[in-house]
Amino acid sequence: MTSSAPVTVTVTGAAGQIGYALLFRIAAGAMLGHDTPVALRLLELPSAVRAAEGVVMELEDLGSPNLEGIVFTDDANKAFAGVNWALLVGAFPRKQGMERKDLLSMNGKIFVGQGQAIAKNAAKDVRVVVVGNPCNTNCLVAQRNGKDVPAERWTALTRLDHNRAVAALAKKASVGNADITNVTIWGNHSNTQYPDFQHARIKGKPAGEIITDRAWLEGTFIPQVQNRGAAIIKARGVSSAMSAANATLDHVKSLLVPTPAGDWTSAAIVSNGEYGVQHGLVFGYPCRNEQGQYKPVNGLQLDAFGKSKFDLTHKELKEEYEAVKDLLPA
Ligand code: NAX
Repeated sequence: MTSSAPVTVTVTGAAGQIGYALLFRIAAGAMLGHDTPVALRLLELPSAVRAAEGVVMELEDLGSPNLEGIVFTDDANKAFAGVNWALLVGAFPRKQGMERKDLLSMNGKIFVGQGQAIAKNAAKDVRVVVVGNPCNTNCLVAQRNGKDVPAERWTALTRLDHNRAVAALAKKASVGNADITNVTIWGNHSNTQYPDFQHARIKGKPAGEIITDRAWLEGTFIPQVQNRGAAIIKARGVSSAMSAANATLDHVKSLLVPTPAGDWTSAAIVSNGEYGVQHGLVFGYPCRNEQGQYKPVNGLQLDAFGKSKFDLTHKELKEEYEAVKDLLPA
């Protein structure tokens, strides 16, 4: 252990199932490293206080040398006091049969308050990762309501979709997950997302040279990745938690180490209009870590097929923007 000041990590929705798969790993050093002391701040709804008390007891019982204190509260101002990493997981989860758009109105107001509380209370270097769905637009709402915090600090999670795409390509090509690079999830974390196989590489070669079955790439791979969340709900009865928690850690860890040369990862970030995206949308791009912030990789060319998929997810995010416009300050 170092004797440095602890890094403060706030996790909302701490008593939920992703919280349960995420918190012990953060407390045990799996996010920030085993030499980094962590102070945890957990935010929950008053109705989940009892369950969260149990989570806190279990976290204490880890006896983790990394863990330097836990604050548990239902007050957003307390939860975000001095936070360096804000992981916004808490939201109403998607249930079977629900689409993301149904969630917009339920969740928008939560993220107005949390955006304001972050801007008011967080540490100067705060970075925010929105996981709670619909995560792109929740992030947009929080960012616009927390506008003292620079736009590049606000991100939403498309890393789970990215990891799903990596695993699907690896399985099809009978190679290891580590052989897959340059995967991109464009757009929304929803079933309109465009998992881009055209720029993906397998052992350094274009994925299409190794997986020559274009019908599989277009007709199986893309819908499988797009609908993986729904498939897991159907099988488990509840949405993905273990893989979502793991992807959240991956998202943060990729901001702590340099992106490997020639590669990139996927993250949703506040768009500056790259690739013709409406300015200000939180859009999934291929991203590299530049000085601890995700920056989009520019210059990728999409063919007509890719462009049609890209346009579809862009359209959905523009519609989501219209649906939450009233929650955005001028
Ligand atoms: P759970 O229902 O198990 O837990 C959510 C927790 O959030 C509950 O304990 C609830 O009390 C709490 N909560 C609700 N509103 C809150 C608020 N305003 N402040 C603090 N806490 C609040 O859901 P879980 O399975 O943990 O999923 C959490 C969110 O992640 C859902 O929105 C879900 O849709 C989303 N997901 C996002 C993914 C992604 O890749 N971006 C993938 C997995 C997951 O579907």
